[in-house]
Amino acid sequence: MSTPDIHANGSVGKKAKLMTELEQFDEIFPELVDLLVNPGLNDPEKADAYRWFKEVLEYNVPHGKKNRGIFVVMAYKHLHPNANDADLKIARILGWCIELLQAFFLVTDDVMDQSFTRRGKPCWFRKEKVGLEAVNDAVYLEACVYRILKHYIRSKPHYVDIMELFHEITLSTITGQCLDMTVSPAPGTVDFAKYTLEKYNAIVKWKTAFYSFYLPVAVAMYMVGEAEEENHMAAKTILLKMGQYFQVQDDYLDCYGAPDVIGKIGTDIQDNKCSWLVVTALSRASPHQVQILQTNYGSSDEQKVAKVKQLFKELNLEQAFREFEETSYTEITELIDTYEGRLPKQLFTELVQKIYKRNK
Ligand code: GPP
Ligand code: MG
Ligand code: MG
Ligand code: MG
Repeated sequence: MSTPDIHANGSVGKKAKLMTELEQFDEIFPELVDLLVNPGLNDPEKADAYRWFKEVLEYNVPHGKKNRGIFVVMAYKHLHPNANDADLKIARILGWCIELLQAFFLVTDDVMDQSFTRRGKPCWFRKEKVGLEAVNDAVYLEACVYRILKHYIRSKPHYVDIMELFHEITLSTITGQCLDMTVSPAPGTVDFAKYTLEKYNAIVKWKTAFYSFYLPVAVAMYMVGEAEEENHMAAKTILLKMGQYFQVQDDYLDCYGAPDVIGKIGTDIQDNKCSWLVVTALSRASPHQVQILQTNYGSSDEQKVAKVKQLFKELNLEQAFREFEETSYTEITELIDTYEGRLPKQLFTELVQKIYKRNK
């Protein structure tokens, strides 16, 4: 005969087995929203702001692929195979902190890139009632990260390491965003001489790779007390390479992805972006073709955009991307093979499988 206790534990375990990781991850979000907004909602002086913030959270945080958040849990499970439900819950909560950081970046990125849609809905700043209030909302989303860290891990030995990590990676990402924005100034002043592969790799390393790949794994490493610089560096080498590959895919999908699948309408050509496509085009173009790009790139005029896309076609960029994808995959696999750090190689393999040949 089972005691009620064992019965209760048994059914929790069974439930957890039947649910996918994504479902278990999603299940936690409402608790975080309550934590973040309830004290404010119960304070008459602040209630109006917190009714607004609740909507900010629900609109901008939980509707993505949640890769980065799930990566924390994947890494943590590898590093601590015997983790109990309470430990896993903290890993999921720290995963949500990355999703909040990501929401902060995306809300501001969409303003800077003048995008139209995100995750299949209008960008937050495009909503009539929002506009430039989105700037404050983005700052709010960032503040939530530190609220959550304080609430759940303040008494843990890794609190400071993880908090500093979030600060550090935020700084890396805004540095990359600054490189991205300043290399592609207003149309007419664009200097294609700067659109080199070297410059491109620097932009994407800082704006994307650190927060998308190194951050989730580093969070899990600190959670299990792995703070050795050398071990972080070894993992970083592989993870930044994956991050670079991921941003090349993002640039490819900006032009060739289906908007209803990727949830956003591409704007890189219109925005004069130093994207992988234009960098590759420039490396293959004749002087005449460079002239065509010079005249048509960086404009929202539909005919000019069409001319750029036509040129991309003539330069066989889709094929070039397929080749890049294969080469990158091989290089990442080789890096994993020769990795001699303390993390299980299987973790890196699982991460790369999540993004290889992605269509969204
Ligand atoms: C991807 O650029 C990089 C980011 C979203 C980081 C932004 C960082 C900030 C500090 C705001 P992207 O513009 O290509 O992304 P997307 O295609 O999703 O708009
Ligand atoms: Mg953007
Ligand atoms: Mg951008
Ligand atoms: Mg993009």
